[in-house]
Amino acid sequence: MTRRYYVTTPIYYVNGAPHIGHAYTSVAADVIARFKRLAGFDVFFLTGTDEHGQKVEQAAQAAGVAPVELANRVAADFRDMYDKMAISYDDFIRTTEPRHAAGASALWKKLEENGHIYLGAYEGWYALRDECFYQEEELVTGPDGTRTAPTGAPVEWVKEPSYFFSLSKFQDRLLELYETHPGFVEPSSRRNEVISFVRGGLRDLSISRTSFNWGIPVPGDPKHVMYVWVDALANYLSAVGYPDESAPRWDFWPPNLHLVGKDILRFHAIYWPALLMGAGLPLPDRVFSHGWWTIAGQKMSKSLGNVLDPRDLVAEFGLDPVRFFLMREMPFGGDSDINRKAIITRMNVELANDLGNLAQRTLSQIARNCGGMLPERGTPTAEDTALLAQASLLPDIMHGQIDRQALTDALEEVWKVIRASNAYIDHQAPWALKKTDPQRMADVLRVLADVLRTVATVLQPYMPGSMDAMLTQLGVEATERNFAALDTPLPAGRALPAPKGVFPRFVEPEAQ
Ligand code: ME8
Repeated sequence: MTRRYYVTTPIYYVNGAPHIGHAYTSVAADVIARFKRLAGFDVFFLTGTDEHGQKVEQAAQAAGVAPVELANRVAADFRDMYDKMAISYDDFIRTTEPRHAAGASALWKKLEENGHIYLGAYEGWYALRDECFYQEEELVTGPDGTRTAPTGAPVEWVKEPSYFFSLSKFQDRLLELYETHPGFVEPSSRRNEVISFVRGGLRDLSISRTSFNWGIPVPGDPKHVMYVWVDALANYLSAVGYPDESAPRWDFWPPNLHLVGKDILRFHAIYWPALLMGAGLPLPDRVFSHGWWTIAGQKMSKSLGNVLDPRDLVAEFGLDPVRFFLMREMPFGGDSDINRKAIITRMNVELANDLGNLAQRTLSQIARNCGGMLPERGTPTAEDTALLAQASLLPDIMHGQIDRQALTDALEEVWKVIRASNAYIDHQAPWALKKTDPQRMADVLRVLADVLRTVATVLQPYMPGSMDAMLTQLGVEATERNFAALDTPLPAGRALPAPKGVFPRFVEPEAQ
C-alpha cells in the first residue's frame, strides 16, 4: 500500500504582495513534499490564500477595490511567485471558494451540534494586524505609555455580540496531548511556550464578528461572520473534501505536518487541535514552527513595509541558489538575517566551488579520458568503499532529518559527502593516473560518478532544476531519479552529454 503524506503551509493573507517570508515556508514545505515523493509516498501538498477578515477588507478599501477583486489579484500573484519558485503544490485553496465555505460551515455546525458553541458578547482587546484577541495581562506598555500586543501590533477595545467556542473545556485534553505526543509541537522550546500558555488558563474563544461582513456567514445567524482564524484553519479540512468523508482526498486526513511561522503557532497548536477535538476529528501528527527572516535585524512583514520580493532575488541570482540559500542559511527553527553578501558567499563557496567543481572535474575527465562514456565499476579499494558507503546512507539519514524538519542538517549531511568527495578526488588524482594507471583512473571516475548521482538525487528536492541538469549529465534517466532506483547501478557504457557547469560563480556586475 502506498504511504500517504499530507503537508500544509499557512494560507497567506491577501492584504499585500507575497514576500520572501511566504516563499520561505512554501519552499520548506516544497522540499519536504518533493523528498517524500522521491521516497515513494503519495503526497498531498496544500497551500493557498486567506482572503476574509477585517484586515483584508481594510486593505481593499485602502486600494479602492472590492475585497474579492483584491483577493483575485493577490491570489494570482502568489501563484505567479510559486511558479517562479518551483513550488510543487498539489492544491491551492482560497477561502472565498464555495468548497471552502462548505467545509468551514460544516465544521461550525458540527461544533454547535456537539455543544461547544454558545452566543454571548465579547468585550476585550483585539489586534487587527494579528487578527488576534489578547488578554489584558498579555499586553505590553511601550516607553510612551501606549499598550500594544506582545507582537507590537496596535490593539483596540472591541465590544460586540459574539459566538464563543468553549476552548476552556479543552485545557486538560490539550495538556495531555502535548505530554503524550511531544512531537505534536516542535521545536521543543516553542512547545514549552505553548504548554505554559495553556497551563496559565484558557478562556473561551470569540469566534464570530458583527462589525463587518467580509467573511463566511455563521450558519443560521448571518448577521455574524466567522472569526477569520476559524475560517482559515478550516481550509486544511475543506481541501480534502470535509464533510464528505467519501471525497477522493479524505484519505489524507489527518495532516502529517502543518508548517507555520512562529507568529501563528498559538492558532495551530492550541485553537486548532481544540476545534478538531470538539468536532471529533483525528488530530494532525505535527505542527512545526520556524523562525524569522529579518532585514537588518528587523522582522520582515507586510505591515512594516520592509519586504523583499523573492522574485527579485531569483532574477538576480537564479532560482536554485535562492532556494538553497533559504534552506541552508537559517538553521531550520532559528532566525536569520537576509542579505546579498550571505547569498553570494553560499553560491560561490558551497555551490560553485564545492559541488559545481566536483561535478565539472569528474564529468570533464570522463568526457576527455573515457570517451564520454560512463566507465565500468572497478574492484573497489578501501577508500572507494568508504566513500560509496557514506553516500549510500544519505537517503535514509536525510529521511529521518526531513521527518523532523531538520532541513538544514540534511543539507549539511550532503555537504559532508561532497567535502569527502573533494578530498577523495584530490587524493586519488585521476588526472595523474591517466598516464600511470588508466584502469584505476576509470575506476576512480566511476566512483565519483556514482557518488554524484546519489548527491544529485537527494538534492533534487532543494534544487530541482540544477539537479535535473546534473542528473542528465550523469546519464541518469528520468525513471532512475527516485531513491529506490539508487539500488540499481547505472549500466557502464552510457554515453554522457557534453559536460556544462551547473553552478557558475556569481560575480558582482561592477567587478566584471
Ligand atoms: O498569518 N520570516 O498569514 P500571513 C519567515 N493568514 N516567515 C515569514 C515571515 C518572515 N519574516 N513573514 C511571514 C497568516 N512569514 C494567516 C495564516 S493559516 C490557517 C492562516 C510566513 O500572510 C510564516 O509562515 O500573515 C508566517 O507564519 C506566515 O508567513 C504568515 O503569513
